[in-house]
Amino acid sequence: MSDQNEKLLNELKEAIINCDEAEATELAHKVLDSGIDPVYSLQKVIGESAVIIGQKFDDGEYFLPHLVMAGDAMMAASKVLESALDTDSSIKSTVVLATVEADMHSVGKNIVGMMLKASGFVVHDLGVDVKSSEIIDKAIALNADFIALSSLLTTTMPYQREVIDELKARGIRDKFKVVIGGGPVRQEWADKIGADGYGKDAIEAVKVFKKLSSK
Ligand code: B12
Repeated sequence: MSDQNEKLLNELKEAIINCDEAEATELAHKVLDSGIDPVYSLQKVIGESAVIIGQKFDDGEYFLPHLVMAGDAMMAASKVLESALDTDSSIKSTVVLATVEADMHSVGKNIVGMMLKASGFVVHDLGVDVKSSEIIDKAIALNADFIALSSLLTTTMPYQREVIDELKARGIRDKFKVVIGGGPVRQEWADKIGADGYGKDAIEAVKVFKKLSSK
């Protein structure tokens, strides 16, 4: 990548870290105009800025309002970058996507949703803080192939297990493939709770969904 493009991506990262939604939106448009790969930009800029914002929060330099404003700036930039993703329409699988109960984090879920849509999946995003029973009822109603669960808090990861346990209790575990992800989630947790797949980021998520839909 040219120095100029690298500089532009850094400026976008800085705008997000500074919680400047308007600047982030404008710079995201400039990124697209410069022909930089939107997938790379989504992963690199959003991912790296989130790490720095999280550190500032840990260090007591940032407080909750900063996280909210930075989250808005991340989403605004993501929406612009999303518009340039190529859509592949060869896959017809349906995904019910949600952030689990008691968890308000939406940015990572939204990026995964965007990338899945761009890869041809039909995505029904139920939003954040969604009860396990509601997620399952919706998956049944839509005759979905996948249930995708995002969790950003260690305290809400158990709701990912709750969805799987409730599917088992209802006798419909085999009807859906359950894929999980989110900051603190790891492959070991996916294995432990009996999820069908795990993705550490949106690029891996798409690979996992594609692999599972060809089974
Ligand atoms: C922005 C933010 C917020 C915003 C969210 C705004 C929004 N609209 O989403 C707000 C202000 C609401 C918030 C609130 C809180 N937050 Co917060 N937040 C963050 C922050 C800074 C960024 C999260 C983010 O958007 N990351 C960017 C995206 C792109 O990354 P991601 O979500 O991980 O998603 C990627 C992957 O995980 C994966 N993925 C995600 N979902 C899925 C799903 C599937 C199916 C798959 C396959 C993959 C996948 O792909 C994504 C794209 O690559 C993080 C710090 C960090 N470094 O993550 C803290 C962080 C997550 N928050 C934290 C905390 C503690 C809180 C609060 C409890 C603070 C408080 N004291 O009240 C509250 C909880 C509110 C609640 N009930 O949910 C902690 C969590 C600690 C923990 N491990 O439990 C963190 C890590 C900060 C920190 N260092 O302490 N937060």
